[in-house]
Amino acid sequence: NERVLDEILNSYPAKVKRTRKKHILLRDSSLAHQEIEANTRTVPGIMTNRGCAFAGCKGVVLGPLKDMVHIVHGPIGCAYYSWLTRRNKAIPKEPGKNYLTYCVSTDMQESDIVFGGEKKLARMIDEVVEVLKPNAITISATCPVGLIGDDIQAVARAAQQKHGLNITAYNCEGYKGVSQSAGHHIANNGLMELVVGQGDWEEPPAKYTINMLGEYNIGGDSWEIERVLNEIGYHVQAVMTGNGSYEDLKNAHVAELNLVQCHRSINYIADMLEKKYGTPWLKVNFIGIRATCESLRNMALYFGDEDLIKKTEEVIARELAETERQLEPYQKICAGKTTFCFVGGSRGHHYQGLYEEIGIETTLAGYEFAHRDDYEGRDVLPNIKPDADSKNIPELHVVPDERRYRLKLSNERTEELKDKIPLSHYKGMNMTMKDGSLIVDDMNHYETEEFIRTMKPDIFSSGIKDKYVPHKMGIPAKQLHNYDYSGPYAGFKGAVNFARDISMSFTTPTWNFIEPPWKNKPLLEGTIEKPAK
Ligand code: CFM
Ligand code: HCA
Repeated sequence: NERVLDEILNSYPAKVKRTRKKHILLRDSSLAHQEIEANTRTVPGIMTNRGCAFAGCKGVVLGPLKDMVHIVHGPIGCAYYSWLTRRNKAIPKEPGKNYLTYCVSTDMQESDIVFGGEKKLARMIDEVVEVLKPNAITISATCPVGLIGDDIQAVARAAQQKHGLNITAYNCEGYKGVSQSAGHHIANNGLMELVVGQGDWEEPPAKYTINMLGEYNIGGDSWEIERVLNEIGYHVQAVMTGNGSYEDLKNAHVAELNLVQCHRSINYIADMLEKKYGTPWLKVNFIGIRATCESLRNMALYFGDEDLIKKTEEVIARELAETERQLEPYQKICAGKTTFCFVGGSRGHHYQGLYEEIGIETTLAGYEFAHRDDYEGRDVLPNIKPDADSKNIPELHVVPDERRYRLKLSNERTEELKDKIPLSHYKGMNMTMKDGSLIVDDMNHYETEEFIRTMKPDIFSSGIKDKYVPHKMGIPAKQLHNYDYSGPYAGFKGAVNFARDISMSFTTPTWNFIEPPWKNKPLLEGTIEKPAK
């Protein structure tokens, strides 16, 4: 792999080579620490899989909240492209209060760019309130809004007064950051400042009340996780934000514990909830059977209740008996194969465990837009230097809520638990990858093709933008963003679905009709011309 890497880097112009080199690691556990560059600008002209700040804010974090209408203030292209392409599923609690199938946009025109779009936005809010009657409204800005200077915060405040409804605005113009990651942060700030805690509950409604953060119900993942949690006896107050709602979110402050599935997109809220309400957060991972069992056991340890621990073990034993039997035939098909696991943020790491359980080794992995801590672990946070791009996103200074702050764990108990379970902590991807494997940040399309050609994985997992290139190269590709319209893949039943889908992609007869180009064609062709006389 070292040779492969050198070859790829050497094909770049010197300046690009210098930049890209810092974003790629060959895993070597004999080194005390391996640093990677991440969350910096993509080299202009390079084909990246990244999205923009608007995608991260409206598309990822706000979009799944079902009883709110999410207005896109901007030209229609951004709204249309982000219209439910992410497959976050939802079922309304109140009849008719699911607006996810709507695409609501101010559809800015040239005249709005010239004369300003604030009035149009205000009219649109009136119309939304009158026609759709949502429980709350969000407004997300796309690039031109920031460029022309529409004050969407003022419009939101005035509309909130007028309608007596929670209406919040997000300055998540696409250019606000180097990727969708900036949009996560902007959405986290807005939800924390103006949505979470707006409810009037003072006490949790049930024993073991928890929130699940960074779980977006793609393909129904959070339904499978909640099934198991409910069986054990947990009460899930709010999911942020899959199948989530304004109604649940506004009372999320009552939880006894916050679970964090995708830390990349939501660690800001997790931290702020701890500071404001004294609620600790626990890093969990419900992708893969081993990770699911470990997460459930860690949760039980947090509460430390004997009955809960016993019930957890009972549910795990029952689920394992069922799934292990179902996984067996798929493990036979997958055994000994290799994969690349390149996804946006946390999934590039989370899915490696599930792949391993069905017998597939990850030889290359990476994230589109993660930060150094997602690779190197949370301990590296104090060493990350802010740059002009990251300084663009305001840090909220949260203080303990005078009335509602309640320390859920004594300092003594926190220290004791921290040795046993990942409280306010996560390890990065680097630690768990095998020596000799490659870790690639913001992998581009050129590198994708070259790594596939030289390392020949049996399956490639990534997103829609690069899915078809591997297909044409004769290998299966699995989308780990939208699950190729399948799922759920989380929890116990999800692991079986995943094993089935991956096995199908190996056994489909399609591959009998296509040969990878390197099998029967020279990779380089040319003619030797006679020297000129
Ligand atoms: Fe978190 Fe996500 Fe991901 Fe993400 Fe995304 Fe996503 Fe993703 Mo696509 S929140 S970081 S911004 S787990 S949309 S549900 S699949 S890139 S790896
Ligand atoms: C986004 C959403 C996305 C895109 C997936 C893909 C998703 O980044 O705006 O590129 O295939 O999960 O839907 O990450």
